[in-house]
Order: sequence, then C-alpha cells, then structure tokens
Amino acid sequence: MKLLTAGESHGRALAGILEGLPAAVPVSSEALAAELARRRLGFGRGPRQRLEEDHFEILSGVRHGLTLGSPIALTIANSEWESEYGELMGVDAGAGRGAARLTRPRPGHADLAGVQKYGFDDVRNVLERASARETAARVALGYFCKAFLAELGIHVLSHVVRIGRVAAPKRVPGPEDVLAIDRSAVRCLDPDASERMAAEIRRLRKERDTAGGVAEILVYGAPPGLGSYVHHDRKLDARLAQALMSIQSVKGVEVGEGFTSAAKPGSKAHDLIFPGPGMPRRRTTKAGGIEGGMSTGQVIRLRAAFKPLSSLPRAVATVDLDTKEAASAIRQRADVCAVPAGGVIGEAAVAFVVAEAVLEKFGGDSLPETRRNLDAFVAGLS
Ligand code: EPS
Repeated sequence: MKLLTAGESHGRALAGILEGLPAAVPVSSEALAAELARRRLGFGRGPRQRLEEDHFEILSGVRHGLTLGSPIALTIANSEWESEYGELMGVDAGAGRGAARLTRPRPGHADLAGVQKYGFDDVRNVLERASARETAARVALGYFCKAFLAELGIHVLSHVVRIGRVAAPKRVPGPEDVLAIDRSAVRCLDPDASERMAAEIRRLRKERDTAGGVAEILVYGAPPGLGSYVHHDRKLDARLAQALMSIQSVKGVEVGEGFTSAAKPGSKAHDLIFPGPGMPRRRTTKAGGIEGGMSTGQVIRLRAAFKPLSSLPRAVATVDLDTKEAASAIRQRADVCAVPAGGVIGEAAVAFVVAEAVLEKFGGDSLPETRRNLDAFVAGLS
C-alpha cells in the first residue's frame, strides 16, 4: 500500500492519496467526517480548531459507499483560505509580498534544520509543511484503513495515559470503551485522571507553557503472523514504530512493556505459553502482542510519547537568522497540548501499517477475498 499527503498548513487545501486498499470495503462520508472530528477533540487545542472545519471531498476510489480498489484521493480545504491565508501563501511571484518573513526559528521545531537543509531565508517555508495540520490528511486516509480492518474484526483505538505530570491508572481499554474515551475532554478513560489532566493543561496555559504526554494505541483482533522475523523491513514492530515516530512531536515509542521490561530479569519479562483449548495461549501481554516482529494474536499495545509543543506562548531564546543576534523565537501556535488528538493520529498511522501487513499476508483484491484467506488461515491454526 502507499499513502501520500500534500499541503501546507495555511495553504489552499491538504490532499491525500491511499493506494492498494481492496474493493468492496463499506465506507461513508458521515463516518469519515466523524473521524476527522475526533482529531479536533481535546482540551488544550488553540482557536484554530474552532475556526477551521475539515471540509473534505472524496475525489476517487469510492462508488456508492464501497471502495473500488483504485486509488482513493481526497482533499481537505482550509476554510480560512479566502479570508486569511491567500495573501500569506500566494503561489505566484508577487503574491504574498506583504507577508513578513519569519527569521527567528523555534527551538524544538523543524525551523532551523529546515532552512539550513533547503537553503531558505524564511522559516515559514519550513513550518507550513512541518505543521501538524498535515495529520488531518493522514487521519482521513487512516479512516479507510480502519474501515477495512473493522470488516475483518480488527479494531484500532487509542487513549491518553499521561499529560505532563499526570498519569492515568493502569487499565487497558477495549473496543467497547471507545465512546467513553472520546467523551473525555482529554481522551482518557479514567474520570479522575481526566480531571487532573485538564487541570494540568490549565496550569501550564496559565504559566504560558505547553504540555506533552503519552497516548497508547491498541489493536484488537489481529491474527498471529502479521509481519515477519525474516528481514529488518518486514518486522511489524519496527514498521509500527516508524509510523508512530513520524507523527509530529513524537519522540519516543514503546511496544508493550518495552522500557520497564529492560529492568526485569528474563524470568519475569516474558509472556509464558500455556496449552489451549485450540491454540497455545499466553496469559499476559508484556510483549505488546508482537514477538520476533510478528503479531502473536493478542492485543497489540503501543505507546507514543509526545514532547511538549515547541511553539511556546512566551519568550524562548533563539538567534535571528538576519541579524545573527540573540532573539526571541517566533510565536506561531496557540495550542497548549495536542496529545488527545495525537492518539487519534496514532490510530491512523497504526491502521495503515496493520492494513498493509494484513494484505501482505492474506492478499485479496476485494474484501471478501481477503476475508476468505484470513478465515482459512485462522481455521488452520487450531
Ligand atoms: C500548528 C499550529 C496551529 C495548529 C495547527 C498546527 O496552527 P495555527 O498556528 O495556524 O493556529 O492549530 O494544527 C492544525 C491546524 C490542525 O489541523 O491540527 C503547528 O505549528 O504545527
């Protein structure tokens, strides 16, 4: 499968193409709109989330509510383009001349390395594409992957387990908890932790600061054997880690108990195997549902750590690229915390990789064909 996005944060629109999804997957505009709305949920976002609606248009690959097996192309227009951004982002020479150049890169953002790499003298050329606005297109394309997986009984969900200093109590939610998670302003299942996370965001907002955190992404219903141990680029955990790490602000990825198991002796770190009925069973999920780069058939458990947003609503030390003197970094963003949205974006990233791994193993040009192959494989296991 292939997934491609295009678009600048304040440009005319985002665009996305998803190639390789089988035919006959039921999809709908309503469900896609609902998925895009989930990304905009979450206490701690800035005013832009209320201004910008994600007006999407599906251009190809879907007919009468079913995928066609051909590339799915879509656009998400920026509703503020006409009124706000046209002058800023003009395509032709001369247009946008009035927009001041940005020359004070934000520490922690793509700004400085980006202007150095591409030879720009305007940080805006970098930040427009580096911006997390791009994730709206990824979530839109991820919706189609999730719809495909759901038809095979594979469900991808997420919840927030930490914001700043506040951690949620350990509990792994199931697909039945999705609505309750989305009802929480910070997408955390525990009501008490939700309150404390929201208070943490309020505290940091008051201090003109930003908050990071951790989102957990879970995959239920994946059969054993997705991915492979035979080569570096076929390992499912490696591919999932890449997908999550590619999300703006993510600086760490954990599979199962990855970091805590490093401190345990081997006798305590692994999921012991017991006799069935049917297939042999594991009773714990310390490995996060992946061993040797392959799914084990258990819930796949991944965590993505988001650094606090690097656009701070206060002075941060940098250098002005024109004067070469010490300066205060540009202040571009009004969000305090994007971790609740980060989980939804993580779902899209994970759904793409799992859908791709399903198609590698089971093939199929149409959903019924993939389903037949999957069912036959699972029946053969026991
Ligand atoms: C972003 C900065 C903010 C966010 C934006 C990502 O935009 P602005 O500075 O224009 O208010 O709102 O996120 C989105 C627009 C979105 O859809 O997620 C950044 O600096 O990355």
